Amino acid sequence: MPPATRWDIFCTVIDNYGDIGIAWRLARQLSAEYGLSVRLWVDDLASFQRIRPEIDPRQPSQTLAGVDIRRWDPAAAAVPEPEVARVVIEALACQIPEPYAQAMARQDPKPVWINLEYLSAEDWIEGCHGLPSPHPTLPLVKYFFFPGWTPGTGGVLRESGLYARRDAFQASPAEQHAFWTRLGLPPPKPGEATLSLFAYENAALPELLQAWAGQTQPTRLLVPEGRPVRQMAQFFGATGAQPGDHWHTGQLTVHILPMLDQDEYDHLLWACDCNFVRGEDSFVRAQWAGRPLVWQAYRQEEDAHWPKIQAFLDRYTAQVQAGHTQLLDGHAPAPDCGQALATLWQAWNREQGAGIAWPAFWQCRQALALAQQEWNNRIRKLGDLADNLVHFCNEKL
Ligand code: TRH
Repeated sequence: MPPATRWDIFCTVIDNYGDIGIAWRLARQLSAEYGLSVRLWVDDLASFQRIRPEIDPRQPSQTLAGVDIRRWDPAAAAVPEPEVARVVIEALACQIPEPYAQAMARQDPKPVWINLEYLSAEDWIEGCHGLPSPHPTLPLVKYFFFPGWTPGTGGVLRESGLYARRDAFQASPAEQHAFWTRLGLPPPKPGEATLSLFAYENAALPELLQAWAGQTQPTRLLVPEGRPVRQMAQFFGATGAQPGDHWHTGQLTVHILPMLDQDEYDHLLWACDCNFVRGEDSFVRAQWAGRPLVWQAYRQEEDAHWPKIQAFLDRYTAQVQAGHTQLLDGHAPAPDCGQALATLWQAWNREQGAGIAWPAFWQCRQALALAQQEWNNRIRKLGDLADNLVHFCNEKL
């Protein structure tokens, strides 16, 4: 057998967990499903450890799920020349070390060099996906690879077997029971809504907590520890919060969870009736869960995130309306679920008005779940990102 083709993925953790979350997901899939020899260079192993507790931040190199993980000091020298990979990926627009680029330039044939960009539903993505960018001084070409939800983009990550595992979990009371036991919680009570919340700090959080406390249906809110937890504690008059803490008011019970490992977080998304998610990777995973979701975009300077929110909403609400019409076919005029969703998402991202917007959204939950599943069926047809990337690189090799 010929040796496996070597791929190097470089990842700089800017803040939060999305950069490493995505880079790791991709690295693992390339190794497991394509038999590639993947090295993942990460500049912040402590963040990596939060989503994969097996990672030891003190180790300069370690192997996990077949992936060779290297602690990357961007200031340090490059890898030895013979080890330059055939495919080199800069995850989420990070930059490879200059000496490494010089070593790439000395290879014959030249490695394939990919700039894996951020995910967006904006139209311009299609025009830029796959474009070459010649290096200003070295004889190298870098290609832009844009994830997206439309034909003409790179698609989104979806490892093989995801649907089967999700469906088996959602159909199995025993698997779900085991999951709740691992979290130290009883399964949801009949009639109780179960929500998860992974968000940035958000000024609209208290009004949403009030809305849940005041509605007729009991609600259990599960919050992995992180940025909004202090706000949550303040709402309940506590000085701080840690995993295991829980509070109760009106119809609302809140549980603070530890940060879960990435696969266990999937179980949480699959187990909940609705998921609040953020950034990029949890947003995609919540979509694959097939349940209603509320997205908080990563806030950017000069409100650069708003065109992304609007672009996604434009595509998505059309799907919601189509799903809704199908669900209520022949019945009384339906509330506008696309509008209900857009109003809540905009309020949540504007950090105002989410409490008022919640009831109309929640009334639409059946339609939203259906629309999500239809949306997923469409996105699956685009092929998944790893597969599209492998094909793209193989054509260039
Ligand atoms: O952490 P994020 O806010 O990451 C963001 C975005 O990726 C954004 O695009 C980027 O520019 C910015 O970081 C720097 O949200 P995201 O993308 O959802 O990533 C979170 C990761 O954490 C994801 O892989 C899921 C994982 N996770 C767990 O493994 N366990 C958990 O308990 C939770 C809540 C998340």
